[in-house]
Amino acid sequence: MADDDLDLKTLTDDELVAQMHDDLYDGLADEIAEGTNILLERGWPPDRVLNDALVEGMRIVGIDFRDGILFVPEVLLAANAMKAGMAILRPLLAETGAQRVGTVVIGTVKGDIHDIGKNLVAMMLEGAGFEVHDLGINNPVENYLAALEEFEPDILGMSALLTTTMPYMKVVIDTLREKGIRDDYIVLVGGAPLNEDFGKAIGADAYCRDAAVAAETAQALVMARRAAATAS
Ligand code: B1M
Repeated sequence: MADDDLDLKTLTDDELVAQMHDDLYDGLADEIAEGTNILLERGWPPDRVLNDALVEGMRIVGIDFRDGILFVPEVLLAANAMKAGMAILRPLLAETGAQRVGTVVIGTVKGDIHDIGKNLVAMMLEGAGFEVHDLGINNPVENYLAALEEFEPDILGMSALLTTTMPYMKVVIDTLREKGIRDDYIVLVGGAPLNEDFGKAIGADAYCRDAAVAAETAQALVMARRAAATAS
């Protein structure tokens, strides 16, 4: 039970989802884990639990963070609670039985410690059949270069959540270009402050609005690249 007063199991689906938004806001990781399990037991598909209960809850947190109602410590607790739900969903989202489609190296760029969205993208890519090497947060260009050499991926994915860190994606792409290896990889970028134009301007292959789009785009571009290689 979540606490002495409220048994989450007695709530309807809508009430439970609303309660989970509140619990995420309050950074209650155990309650988020319990709510996630209850929705799954009720037959909710994992991606619906993720989007309706967790991502929507974090969107609400983001609004109050922006408006100065919540501060970094509270948002960290909310992020921690979100991760407790994601940890339960992760194996379910990855368990599609899909054949290995390709390999991805992904990481949040230097100066940026936001990782929830990047983790979701990594999960969805795994679910779509990719082998994913997650470099974590705050990655200087050297980390990306070392991982590209070690894992020889099809795709390099970068995440940035700050307007001050998103230009670093261009630093990475320019470095790949200088080394003559830019075209060896499909470069995908994402994060809340980015858009299509920014992706084009920095020379990425695609900007991905969300994790589902990232998985679809990754699959489509790897297939296209393989088809082009076979044709030539
Ligand atoms: Co930060 N933060 N934060 N924060 N934070 C934002 C981003 C902000 C928009 C909040 C706001 O003001 N409304 C704002 C940025 C403003 C700006 O630059 N324009 C901000 C700020 C200012 C800051 C600090 C500077 C605050 C401070 O210290 N004063 C600081 C910076 C720290 C740093 O990085 N150096 C900071 C710190 C933090 C916490 C540590 C407290 C925490 C991060 C915890 C963590 O990640 N482990 C945090 C959080 C949680 C947020 C908000 C509230 C939520 C971000 C999130 O997880 N969203 C955020 C507000 C917001 O975005 N609404 C905010 C949920 C996630 C599912 O969505 O990350 O967008 P998102 O990912 C999506 C897509 O963008 C896309 O797919 C994902 C899934 O669908 N995507 C990709 C993301 N990466 C991709 C990579 C791809 C493809 C798609 O590659 C192929």
